[in-house]
Amino acid sequence: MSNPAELHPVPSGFAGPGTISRAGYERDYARSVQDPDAFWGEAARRLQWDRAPTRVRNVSFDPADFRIRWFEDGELNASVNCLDRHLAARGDKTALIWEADDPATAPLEVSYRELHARVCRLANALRNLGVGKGDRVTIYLPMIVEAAVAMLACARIGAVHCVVFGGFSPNSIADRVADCGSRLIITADEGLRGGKTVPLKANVDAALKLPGTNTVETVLVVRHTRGAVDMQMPRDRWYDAVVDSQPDTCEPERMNAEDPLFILYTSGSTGKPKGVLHTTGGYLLYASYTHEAVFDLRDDDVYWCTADVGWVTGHSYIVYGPLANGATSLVFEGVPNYPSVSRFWEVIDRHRVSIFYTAPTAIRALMREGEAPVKKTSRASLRLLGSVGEPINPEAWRWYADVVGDGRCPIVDTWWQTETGGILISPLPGAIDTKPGSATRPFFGVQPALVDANGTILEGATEGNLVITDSWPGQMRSVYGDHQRFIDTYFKAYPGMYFTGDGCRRDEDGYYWITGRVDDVINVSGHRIGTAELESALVLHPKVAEAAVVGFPHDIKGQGIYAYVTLKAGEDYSEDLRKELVRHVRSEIGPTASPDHIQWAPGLPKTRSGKIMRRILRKIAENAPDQLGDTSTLADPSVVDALVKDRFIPG
Ligand code: 6R9
Repeated sequence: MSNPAELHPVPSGFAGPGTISRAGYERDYARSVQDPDAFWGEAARRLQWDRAPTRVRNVSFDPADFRIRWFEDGELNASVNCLDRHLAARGDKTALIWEADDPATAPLEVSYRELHARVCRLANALRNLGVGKGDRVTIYLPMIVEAAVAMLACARIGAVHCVVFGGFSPNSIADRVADCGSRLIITADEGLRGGKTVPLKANVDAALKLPGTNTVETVLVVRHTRGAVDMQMPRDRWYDAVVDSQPDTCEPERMNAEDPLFILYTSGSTGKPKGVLHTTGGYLLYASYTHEAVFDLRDDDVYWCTADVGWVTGHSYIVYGPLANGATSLVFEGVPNYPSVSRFWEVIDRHRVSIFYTAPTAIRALMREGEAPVKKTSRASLRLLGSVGEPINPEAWRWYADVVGDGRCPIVDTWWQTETGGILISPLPGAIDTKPGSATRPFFGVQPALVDANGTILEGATEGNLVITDSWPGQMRSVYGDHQRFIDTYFKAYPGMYFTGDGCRRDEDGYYWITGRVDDVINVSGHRIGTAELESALVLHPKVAEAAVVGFPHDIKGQGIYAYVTLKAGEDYSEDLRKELVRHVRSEIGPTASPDHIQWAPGLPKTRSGKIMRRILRKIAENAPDQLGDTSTLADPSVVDALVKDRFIPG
């Protein structure tokens, strides 16, 4: 359990020359919220602008007069900031270290100079293929260097990248391609994870047979495993054949600060994933500033974030933040438990990683394996540990600090979202004493508040819904193709404020403790999945009449997926059908969406107006049938008794 009084002071001797101190944090935070124009105007100088902005912010969260614009007359190119800018002083510094799935495969070290050349070659190739400013490019790649190259090459020519996680199914690829109207897809023959191949090109082929995807003219295929794939000419082209012969310089496109940089889809409480749109100047500034300050970045750090580039963490904290800062960023193709559960720690020793950033679900899974697989490695290079993706339970936090970090390394528990572009609430490691399970205090310029159901701002130590009352540069600007949905989703519940969808507690010291989603989104191993998406996948199956999905506490994944399914009349419940439905959901959405439990439901608990009462279903899934609360509004209370009787009981 969390003990709010458990305070872990900043380890003595942690601070280096650039470390932000407590006094520095307090002073700069105050300034950042009192005079955001001055604060962010100054911060913007960390980027290289082709035309320096004269205007800092132009923001209104009022739905009637809505706008979010930062540095609106500034011009820059994100790839220039991540590459060209470093060539003079750091051209030979390693930009990316690639560690393969199989530890016997030699790692790759790519210098800033080499990365620049690779990005320019692909950028030239894309231009030759007719891709230009504003065009959308879908990237469906494994964790290889080409993933970062592809993102930066798009940025170089002003194309908008849309990375689709390599674990997503053909249906999910097709939905995203259709929504953003991509002209080109960059993929690989196959991915490799934990010794198993992932049929990436075959998935793209299947996706492009689905409706709405005929905007795609070209598929570039990276030769990675060299497994056999079908090439459909002239649509499909080998990446090396098209790219390798290109010149290794490329004139960057001059972009306005508010020109789109990328679209990244994320689940919300409706069935259709939202294309979160980020723009160039504010996003890059925010990713780079938070990366430097939160990770206390130093020039000789080897920094490793274990996320996939298919998620926002990979965008901001493997590619854009670290490279804008001239850091060395490690790209890992594999998984934590292959070939053994020591893999993470072996990679840390092999590359002398000093900053390590991972997710609570990985920490919990490795914690189950005991201390020995950790203790047989040195980890002496580590100096800072980070956590992201979901609330970290205090037991996992302490294990991370004591066993992985040998009690030497501060932990930064970083709270943020796809929508926020970068970290909003987190300790700065030299400035803020930590408490296990708390993301602690807001970053510069971030103004969190807790509101009750009516939108009244609550003061002091309390609990409520987490909102952010003013803009920060990394904030998303729109839902691609549906600006009204952006306003409706985030700014209508509490007018004038950005609603995060998270619940949160604030303690006597002003520390924030995120309690989890308060909407119909389940956080499985740090991945967001909307219950509506799962339900629509289930009811697509010809035997399913109705489905309701809720989250339940899961030891490793944080939350698991619990589905209640009602079959059509005449269909029979069977173990085979249960397995078939799991396979069906995996193929509709992807493996991360596999239901943990499917309970057959002769009926679902509904109000008289026909609304499913999820509150009750959640309690049954949590195995807490004595906490169902008020069931008097149910149309047919006997439905609940049947579900309680047949519920899944852990252990
Ligand atoms: C970066 C990322 C966002 C949701 C967010 C919240 C949960 C992320 C957290 C955390 C508690 C943390 N979340 N970090 N909850 N403590 N340190 O994960 O983005 O995939 O969009 O998920 O994840 O619920 O609302 P995204």
